[in-house]
Amino acid sequence: MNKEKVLVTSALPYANGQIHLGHLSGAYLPADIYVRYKRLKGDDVVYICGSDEHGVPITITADKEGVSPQAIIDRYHNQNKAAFEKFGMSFDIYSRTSIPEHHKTAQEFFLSFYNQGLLKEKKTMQFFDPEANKFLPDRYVEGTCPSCGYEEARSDECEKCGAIYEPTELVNPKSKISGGTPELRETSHWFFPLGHFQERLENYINEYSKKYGWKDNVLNYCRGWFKEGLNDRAVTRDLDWGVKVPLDDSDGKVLYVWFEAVLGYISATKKLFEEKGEPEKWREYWQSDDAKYIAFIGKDNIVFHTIIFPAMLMAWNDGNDDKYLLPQNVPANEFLNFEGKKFSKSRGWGINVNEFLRLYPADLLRYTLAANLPENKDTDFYWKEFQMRTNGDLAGVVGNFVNRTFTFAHKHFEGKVPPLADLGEIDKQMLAAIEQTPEKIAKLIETYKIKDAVFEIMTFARSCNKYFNDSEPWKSVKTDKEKCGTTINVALQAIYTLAEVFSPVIPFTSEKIFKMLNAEITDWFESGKPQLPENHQLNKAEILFAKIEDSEIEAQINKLSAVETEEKYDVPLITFEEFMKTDLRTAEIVSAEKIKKSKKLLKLQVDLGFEKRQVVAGIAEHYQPEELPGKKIILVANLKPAKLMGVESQGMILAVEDKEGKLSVVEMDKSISTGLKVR
Ligand code: B3M
Ligand code: ZN
Repeated sequence: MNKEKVLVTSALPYANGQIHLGHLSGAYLPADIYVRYKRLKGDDVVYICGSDEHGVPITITADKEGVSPQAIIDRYHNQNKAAFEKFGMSFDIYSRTSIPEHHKTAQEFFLSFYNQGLLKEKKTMQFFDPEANKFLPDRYVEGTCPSCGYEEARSDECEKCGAIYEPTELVNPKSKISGGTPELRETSHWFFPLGHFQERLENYINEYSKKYGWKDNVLNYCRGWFKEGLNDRAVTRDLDWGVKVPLDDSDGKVLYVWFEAVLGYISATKKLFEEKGEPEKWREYWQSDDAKYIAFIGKDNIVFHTIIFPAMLMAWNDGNDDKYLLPQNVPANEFLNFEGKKFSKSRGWGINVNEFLRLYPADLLRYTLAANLPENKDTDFYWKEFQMRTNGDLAGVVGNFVNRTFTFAHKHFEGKVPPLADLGEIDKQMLAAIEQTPEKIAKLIETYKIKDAVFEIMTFARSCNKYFNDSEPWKSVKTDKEKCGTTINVALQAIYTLAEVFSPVIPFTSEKIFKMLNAEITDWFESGKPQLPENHQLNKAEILFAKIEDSEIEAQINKLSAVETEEKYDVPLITFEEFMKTDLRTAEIVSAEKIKKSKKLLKLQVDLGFEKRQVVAGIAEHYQPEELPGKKIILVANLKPAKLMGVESQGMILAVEDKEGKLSVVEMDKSISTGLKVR
């Protein structure tokens, strides 16, 4: 089998918030499964990721929280790094774009283009906030997408349809700082001539997509842009956070975040090998013809990875002796939604990775997400499905099969692999399935059909379980111990293969199984051959998966219904305990009089039975004082006393307001006693 040199990258998430399950399904888990598989088959893989730490996404978050951009990136870089680790992402490096190596790399690219005469300086109109005395690049302005009409589009790109455009094209722009309509002011920026590269880009994509099987969703996006025609793109911004434009007269300008973020893949690889003491070795992955580069992303980043980044690499290659590879494939995923809706941090919809992994082990999440990847269309995470896949597939099939086999081996064969005796038809079939499985799974992963691969792995696990059932070792152990031994031998070989082919998906569990088998994981394609010799001593079995109780899932779903109720009625929900803090009491109005100089207020004396209170109520426009005495009403009895128009008020009476604004006091039946608690 040919060993490949493979460079794999996953999109660099902005360090402005915690990553959630949607991120994992898009650019991370599929890449990690691919990488883990490639390593097992002996390929030479470098897997790169890191935080994207510049641009408006960072400064807006910093503004919102009133802290520095540095504080934001430090916080989220560390949190996301930890979350990825806990989730089992096997990056060779999780870098960040704030490191000096990155600034240097990005500036070198800019200067190379500048020195080649590629960049044009143009005066442009940019949004400006006169109050804040600041230009408003990118996400500082929102408006209607000129392409699809989406109303919350950013001024540089539309999240909905993926269009990219110049800020002046945005319809109905609004400043994110002031909410007002921003002014347009003249400023000058450097532009990259994307149009010059259109023909070469089209050839590149036609050739590579045919040769390497690009996904339809990716190709369709690209074709859309080519049809529109590629235009000059501004690659600088008026911002004080980012990579400085490396020219003398470029005060206060930085590189556009997308111009430098994609170069973060390169700077991270440099950093990786610098740390290993081989500072030139990064070139073997980026710049040698026997390597290939695969970029995993979510669909919102397609244009940047299939058009802009390749154009930048072409431009570099035109002007320099060291030449970069273009991405061989960009397997972009669609989105994962959460229980039928988009993830939204502000609306409290969804769950972030750190929070999830405090509740459940990573492998459960990895399996559920992998089984349902949005490879060709958007998919959803449902708590019920998570429970079903955990209890049914993982615990019910995999855990059950492994557990039964180990129990037999320990109980009847001293915890050793029993010898193979005569093979029956059923054993031969099982051994054949074991042999074919690694190959079958490999084909799917090589072509980025990760979800299908996971389906096949689980199908194999089911066939293992069925083999155990159909072989009925609980009978043969009494009548034909050799036959029973054969079944357990074959089942143990199957566990080995299963643990291996499942290891890219559920690496933590796979490691446990190998420990139980007292064996080492082997080369992927070797794992279809029986690996456990006769008499091999096994270790004790461990529980692999704990079942998830209905009550745990109900608790999660209840949280979501609370979010939905709040949205429907537009009020925050309170707990029963919070409600019970309000002391509502029945009371009777004893007297009422006008308050001098006030049109709205009446002064009431009310009787609670156990005491009298004076209450000021805003009902003068709705009631004559003489109408009120004798009414049985409800009083908020534990409201902090306050003075209204100089008159002390020791409570509040309940009233309702109709559509016309007319107030009516909530009245009780006259037979009800005063001083009773209302609940
Ligand atoms: N940070 C967008 C995102 O986090 C952007 C990706 C950069 S990849 C070089 O979705
Ligand atoms: Zn749009």
